Amino acid sequence: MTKKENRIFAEISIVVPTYNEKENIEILFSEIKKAMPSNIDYEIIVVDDNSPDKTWEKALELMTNTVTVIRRVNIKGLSTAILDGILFSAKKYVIVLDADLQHPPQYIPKLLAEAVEKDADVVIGSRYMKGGGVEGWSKTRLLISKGASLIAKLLLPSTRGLTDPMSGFFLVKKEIVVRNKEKLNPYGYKVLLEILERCKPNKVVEVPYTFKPRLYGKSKLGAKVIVEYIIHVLKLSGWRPFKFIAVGAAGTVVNLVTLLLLKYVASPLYLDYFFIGSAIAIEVSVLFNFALHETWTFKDRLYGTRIRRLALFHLSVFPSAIAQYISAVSLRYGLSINPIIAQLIGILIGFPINYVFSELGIWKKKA
Ligand SMILES: Nc1nc2c(ncn2[C@@H]2O[C@H](COP(=O)(O)OP(=O)(O)O)[C@@H](O)[C@H]2O)c(=O)[nH]1
Ligand SMILES: [Mg+2]
Repeated sequence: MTKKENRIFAEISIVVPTYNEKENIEILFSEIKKAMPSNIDYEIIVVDDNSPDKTWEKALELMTNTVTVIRRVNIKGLSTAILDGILFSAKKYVIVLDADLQHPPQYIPKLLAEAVEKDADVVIGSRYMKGGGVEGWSKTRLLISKGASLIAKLLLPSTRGLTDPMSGFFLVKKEIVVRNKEKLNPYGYKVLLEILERCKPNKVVEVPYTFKPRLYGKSKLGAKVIVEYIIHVLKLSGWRPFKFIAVGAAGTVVNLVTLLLLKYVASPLYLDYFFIGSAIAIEVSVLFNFALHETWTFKDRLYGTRIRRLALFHLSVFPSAIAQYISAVSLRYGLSINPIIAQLIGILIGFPINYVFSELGIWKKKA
């Protein structure tokens, strides 16, 4: 049987953002030509930001009727280059490719076949799924990449369940980008994250590939990329972790004020029966936090019934509440610490657990 990529008839635009890639571009074009079977109709769109090494000039020399060169003089930036390339493209599917041959062109037909066969909106070239890999990376580089991926998965529901949501090698149905172009904010380097979160693709599939070392030249991505990456993910999440912290802080005040109220209106609950007073203060703040998360922090992720979420929220804050309760009561009785401080320590211990449970458990993405 022939490979499925030799059986499909499809069309694709290959968008190549370039900045100082003069030495790579000719080899890239010939590798693309070699990789594309005759049953696939393709075009190449080079988007160059007026590279000092004149990559655009080299690309113009190599221009044929399947190649377009866009030379941007007043705009710079990888993400805007990719988005401009996608919007300019003429085919149904678009694939984004590094010019340095880190994304081997021979995978293009595979990704396209997967898109056509599964009617996927996005196909990701994945380094981290079975069959994929990375060549020439240090352990540190790998660790940073995996750490960054973990941050995305915690904050952005659309990336959960994917092995490589930060891939620079991906295919997208042009139409979903066009439809959502007003929502796309070309910040940072990870255009795929932007597309996954803002274009809400219906079907996303992954295809394994091996990421190669850069052929010539050097990477443009330096240390500030990590900071920009975190800002990008926070932006995409609607700054949700900060909202969560704000709610937590307000809930802490509610918790402590409740204790203080008990001190004045029902003093035995603050002194002799502190274990009851502490539990009441925790429950009041849990209900308060839940109300705020429902109406603010996670208001766009209200799946299932409210009763169910409330029950799950209690379950999810259970470790947090227990940590608060145990530390509050034991500190109060064992170490005779001021009850307010005891309760506060309990809150700080429980907080991170509460956050991760809420993100991944209660207000998770639609199943
Ligand atoms: N047009 C354009 N292309 C860029 C820019 N920054 C990087 N690129 C290109 O985007 C691709 C990925 O960049 P690269 O430096 O290889 O990043 P790395 O693969 O993460 O090391 C390469 O083809 C670069 O030439 C930019 O500001 N504008
Ligand atoms: Mg590269």
